[in-house]
Amino acid sequence: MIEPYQLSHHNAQHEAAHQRKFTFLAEELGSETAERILARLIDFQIAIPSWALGTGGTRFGRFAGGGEPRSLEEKIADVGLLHALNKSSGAISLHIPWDIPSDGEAIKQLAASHGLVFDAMNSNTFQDQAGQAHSYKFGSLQHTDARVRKQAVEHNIDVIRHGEALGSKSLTVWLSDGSSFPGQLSFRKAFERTLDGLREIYAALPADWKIFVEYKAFEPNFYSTTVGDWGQSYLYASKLGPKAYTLVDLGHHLPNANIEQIVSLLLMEGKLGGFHFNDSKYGDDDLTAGSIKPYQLFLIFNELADGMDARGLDHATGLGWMIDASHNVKDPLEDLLQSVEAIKLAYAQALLVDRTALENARENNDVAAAQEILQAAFRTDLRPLLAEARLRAGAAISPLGLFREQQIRRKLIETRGLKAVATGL
Ligand SMILES: [Mn+2]
Repeated sequence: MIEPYQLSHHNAQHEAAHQRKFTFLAEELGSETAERILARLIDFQIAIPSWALGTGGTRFGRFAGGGEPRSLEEKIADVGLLHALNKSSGAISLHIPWDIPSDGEAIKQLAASHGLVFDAMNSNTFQDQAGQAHSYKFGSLQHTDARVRKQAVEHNIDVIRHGEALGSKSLTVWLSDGSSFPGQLSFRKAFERTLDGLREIYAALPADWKIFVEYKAFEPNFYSTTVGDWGQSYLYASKLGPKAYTLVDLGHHLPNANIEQIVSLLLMEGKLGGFHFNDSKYGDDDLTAGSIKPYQLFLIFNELADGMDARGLDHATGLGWMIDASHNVKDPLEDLLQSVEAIKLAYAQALLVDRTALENARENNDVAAAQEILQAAFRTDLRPLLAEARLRAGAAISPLGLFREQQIRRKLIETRGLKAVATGL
């Protein structure tokens, strides 16, 4: 959808202004630092969720923007477009049953033609599907009825099989299981049944796969959640074994939780598996990453960079990096471009932190200096570095700018129609 000549035309137009800013910044940082961060930025890819390519909604309504992908093939085309624009979105995360491939090999080849691989597969036992034998109204893996639990286990194993055909290497399990009223369930029985189900799913994992146990504090259940916080997720992951990890979704905490500390300790224990990026002010708002609390995003990346180095993990491949967002009032593709940019900016700033100086300040209880060191990195405008990384990777200097110059949404509406509705949230 983006022709090479359009990309070079865009970059030629913006090159002079970019070079001016980049040269100044590289001189400020020193070329060694600039090159070190650039190399890591070029490698760093963030998976796009198949369910975030259409308009989201709230329980009050949904206002579609038009031109949404009508099939898995069109979803892959949309992610391919994002990747062509920023060369930072080289993976797609699928949701079953919304994205069941009719021909796995053909879908895998289509994705490869866009330079995409398949990130974590996501199962769905939080909705009832047409023709389903048993209802998840009162939970899935925690359910009192063994037949419901069996159905949920079988669904997850089915998702693994679809993922294997596509070359995915991980399964993310998010359960809506829990209770809405005190007394409704036994916390202990709900936990034990859920653990039993997860064990059966774990046993079906291929040798080189991981399972991510995602937690969430509340919603859709409003009294208790059976995988409610990182402690509970860590319990499941520890009991399951070495292929099981905790997945942190930024929106799944109670207000003001210190997510950077959670991340640090999970990494220390070798149990942090992956991330769902988004931003929020009140609850699981699923807003654009970095749009509300960019400093928190930076502090999280500060712990990620530090903790991954301490464990010798490769930044680009050591953890699963995914966006999990919903777009109610923005063009989904524009929103995703903004999220990727914010994530990479926070990552770059974390790479800029002077770790030796910070460690010295900490050991000497120099609190003011420690704050200065972190904020010096956060307040450095590294956007020219991101643009340079894109330029070197063959992407657009301004992905959002090119998206708008080419009027891509208008073209998508012309092809797919104004009323096209993507499957998903
Ligand atoms: Mn999530």
